[in-house]
Amino acid sequence: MERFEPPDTTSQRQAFERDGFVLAHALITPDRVGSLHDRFERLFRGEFETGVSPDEVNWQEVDGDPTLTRQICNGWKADRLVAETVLSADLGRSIAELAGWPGARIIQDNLLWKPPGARSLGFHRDNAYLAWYTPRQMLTCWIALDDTTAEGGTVEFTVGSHRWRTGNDPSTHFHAPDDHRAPVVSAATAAGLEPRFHHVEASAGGGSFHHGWLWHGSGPNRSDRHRRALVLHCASSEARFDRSGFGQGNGSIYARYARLTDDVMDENHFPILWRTDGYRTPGI
Ligand SMILES: O=C(O)CCC(=O)C(=O)O
Repeated sequence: MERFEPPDTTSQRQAFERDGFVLAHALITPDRVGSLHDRFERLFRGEFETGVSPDEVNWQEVDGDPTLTRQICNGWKADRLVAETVLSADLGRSIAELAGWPGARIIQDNLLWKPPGARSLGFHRDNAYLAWYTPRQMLTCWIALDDTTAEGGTVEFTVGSHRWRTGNDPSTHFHAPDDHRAPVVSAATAAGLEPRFHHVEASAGGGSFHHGWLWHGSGPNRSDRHRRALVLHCASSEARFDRSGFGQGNGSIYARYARLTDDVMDENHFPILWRTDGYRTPGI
């Protein structure tokens, strides 16, 4: 994995604490961006290099609605280049350091492909879906695989909203809601706040890191260019299952990896990318 500029300066950490996100340049090289485009083609055609299916396949070429944003979660289990990218020790280290964790483990990757004309993704907060593990925290690295613009439906962050009241937000409509910002506008109104939005306009290979309680989503692609992103969602390396939350959020999908006799998160499914003591899950 090539080196990138990690967001490790004091001013970037302060910006992350204040705004709930930081922007990043050159997370991956242009060569890798091109190769990942090929892998996206294959995965959305149902070609799984390892012979293992991703955990969630929400769009396939054969029958997918062309107006929806295409989505696959945990493509790393199906494709070795996606795995090499999202299981990077450098990305894991940046995430752990921004979050103040002793290490980072992957919970989920997310392959998103919004072709010209495709509809929005509703605003949501990642942590709201995560009552099934503890500590209930996520920090995400979002990697643009195309040059992104507001018109092209890039991801939008609500500045500072990770500091708003937290809890089980009412479930939001993720795929193609009529008004993608409606949930955050109503949360802001309830709190007497005025939401301020930032569009991540990145060059392919760049992107951002965002906090698990930050409200975010994205509008329709009104441009004539594809908008693809590879997303890495991590938790603390110390995270354990919380059985009281198994029926909530996306627990019904991911709690299937819980063991019968303890709450340990199996590293075969949630590998540790980087830890302060130098540990990294063997075999990844
Ligand atoms: O790329 C998008 O539009 C949304 C991405 C997202 O929800 C995330 O990175 O957590």
